[in-house]
Amino acid sequence: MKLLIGNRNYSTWSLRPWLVLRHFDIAFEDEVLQLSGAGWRETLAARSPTGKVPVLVDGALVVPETIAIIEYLADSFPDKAIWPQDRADRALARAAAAEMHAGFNALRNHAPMNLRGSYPGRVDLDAIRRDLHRIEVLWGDLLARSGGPYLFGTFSAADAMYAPLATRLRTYDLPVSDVAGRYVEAIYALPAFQEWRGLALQEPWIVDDDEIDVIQGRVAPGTLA
Ligand SMILES: N[C@@H](CCC(=O)N[C@@H](CS)C(=O)NCC(=O)O)C(=O)O
Repeated sequence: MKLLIGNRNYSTWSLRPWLVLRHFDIAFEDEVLQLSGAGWRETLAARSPTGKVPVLVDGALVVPETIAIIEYLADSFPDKAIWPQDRADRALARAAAAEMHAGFNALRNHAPMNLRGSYPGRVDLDAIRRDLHRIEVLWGDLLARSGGPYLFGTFSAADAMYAPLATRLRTYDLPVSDVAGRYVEAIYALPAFQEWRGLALQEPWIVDDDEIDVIQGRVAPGTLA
């Protein structure tokens, strides 16, 4: 099995299934397809049916779309509890995953994932206030229900879906409750996440479209080193 992923520093969607594969100890290879540089879109279009990453390649089967990849892994490894084992928990976990997939647009647009960066004070809090409130309520309710440290107790696909959002809270030092702060710490403490982050920090590439200082016009495109 092979997972095609984008730059680890920036690619939120790639991080999600990669965490599932690594945390649940499923044998796989990965390959980084860069999200910037000459011809990157053409390369992606040649390797991915959607022109986007992640893509899971299992023999002749090519599966794009994060949620479909995670479901394929859950189907393929039913003993791994990729989704919570309790039926009600599983329903809530899938609802949370779907909400992440379809929502939180303000946070996604105003606070792009950037694992190597630390940019306190750069994000306009008014623009993301509703998303921050919703994340507090969602994580707070699920963590109160499960007792933590992950949304359904032990790490599941729902946490993989929210891991990139957790990193945004840290990169931009966004104001959140202690409960949400502890959940961010739990994500950073996960060995699979630490491995991904370690590899991300070694990457030399800059993607201007995901750099807050470029987006906000503080730094000219192509000048970050
Ligand atoms: N709906 C897709 C979204 C994938 C996506 O947007 N991936 C980004 C990288 S994080 C990408 O490939 N961007 C390239 C582009 O939009 O051209 C999924 O769930 O996997």
